Amino acid sequence: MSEDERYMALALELAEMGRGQTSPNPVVGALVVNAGRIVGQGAHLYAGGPHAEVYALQMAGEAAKGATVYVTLEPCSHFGRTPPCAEALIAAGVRRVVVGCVDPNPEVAGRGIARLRAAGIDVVVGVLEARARRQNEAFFTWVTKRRPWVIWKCAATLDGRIATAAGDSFYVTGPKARAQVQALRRQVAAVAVGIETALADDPRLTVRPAAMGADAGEAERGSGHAGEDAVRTAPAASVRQPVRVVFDSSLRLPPSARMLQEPGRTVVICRAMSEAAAEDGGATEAAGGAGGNPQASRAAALARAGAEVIPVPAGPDGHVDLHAALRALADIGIDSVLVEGGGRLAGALLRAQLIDQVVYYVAPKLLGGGRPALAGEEPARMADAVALCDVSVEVVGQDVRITGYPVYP
Ligand code: AOF
Ligand code: ZN
Repeated sequence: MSEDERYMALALELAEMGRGQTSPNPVVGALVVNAGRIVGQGAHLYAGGPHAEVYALQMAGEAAKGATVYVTLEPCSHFGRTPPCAEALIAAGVRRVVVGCVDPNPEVAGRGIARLRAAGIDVVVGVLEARARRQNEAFFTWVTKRRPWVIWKCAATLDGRIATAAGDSFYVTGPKARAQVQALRRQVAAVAVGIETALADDPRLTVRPAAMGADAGEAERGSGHAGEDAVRTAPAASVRQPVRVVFDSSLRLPPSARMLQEPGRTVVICRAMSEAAAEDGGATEAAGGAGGNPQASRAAALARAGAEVIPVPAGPDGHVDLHAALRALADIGIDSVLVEGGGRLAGALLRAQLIDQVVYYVAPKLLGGGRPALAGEEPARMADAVALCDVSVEVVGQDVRITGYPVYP
């Protein structure tokens, strides 16, 4: 490892301090090094808060003069909620800036680097670039594709079943795997399920404070599956909760659903009413009620229960169009979503090539039937299977976790 890589690795670690708190902003770390000594460090901690460079420069003070600054993401060049970092670096008199990766935000996109170079600062771009980009894959996807990064999490038996035919899934995996899923929920902007899972399990989809410690263990009856969510103590309202999302084409979620009693937001994505039905509902509403339109009255009841109902166009299969649904989530600032089932939603996302990352727990048990991890249309040939790349395998208690990134044809 070169000197630059060594310092950049530290900056990447610093950036991780903001993991799960900066959305829809990236995580960013910065380090100021003068004459071989680290004289300042900083991380971006929350959207709207100071950028990483600001903290690092503040700590370095006069020692920033002539220093090298390591920053995991290109310093910004725009006046957003905070002033441009490129200007702050120039004003501090730094001599050299080492950048992990370019900021894809169209407001920046190379301008920060150009501004530094124009001021005579020596800029090196792309040190540990692959790691820097992977660290912000959610932010990159949100900015460049205008949809959230989609992680499909699954907990299945050796024969690939997530529940019995009757819908029972308590529990597929052991406590360690379930605690890991709690930790994963803390890192994402949203947690999503399909309506079948919402109806079958009535999950809360929350982060429970017991899982905040490293050893959640048996005490935290955490979830390895959305369905394992039903028996719980209430979460402290002080814990940051991911937005809960239900894909619910025809608004079957009851206003009494448990997730609607929990702190935080619940978004229900439904199929937009046909023009005629919408006009109909509008007219009835104007006349003093929504009784003439069942979908409109269900939407109103859910809204009264605290849900945010977002209608999107229908896809070719008659359910909500998944691209439109994800766009709607991106529009409300959701940059990452953890899909926790069920098989039908996950299958549809896979066919739409919208699963970006897979976190799959295999429990060493055999069910011999039940609900498949992925449902829907089946490919005819093994050659049509979607392979994963960058695969990692980890033993988690009695279970095995396999993670990777689908490679679509
Ligand atoms: C940096 N350093 O630490 C971060 C950057 O709303 P604002 O003002 O915070 O701007 C957010 C944008 O700034 C974000 O979309 C990304 O392009 C960049 N984030 N840039 O130089 C930082 N967090
Ligand atoms: Zn900045």
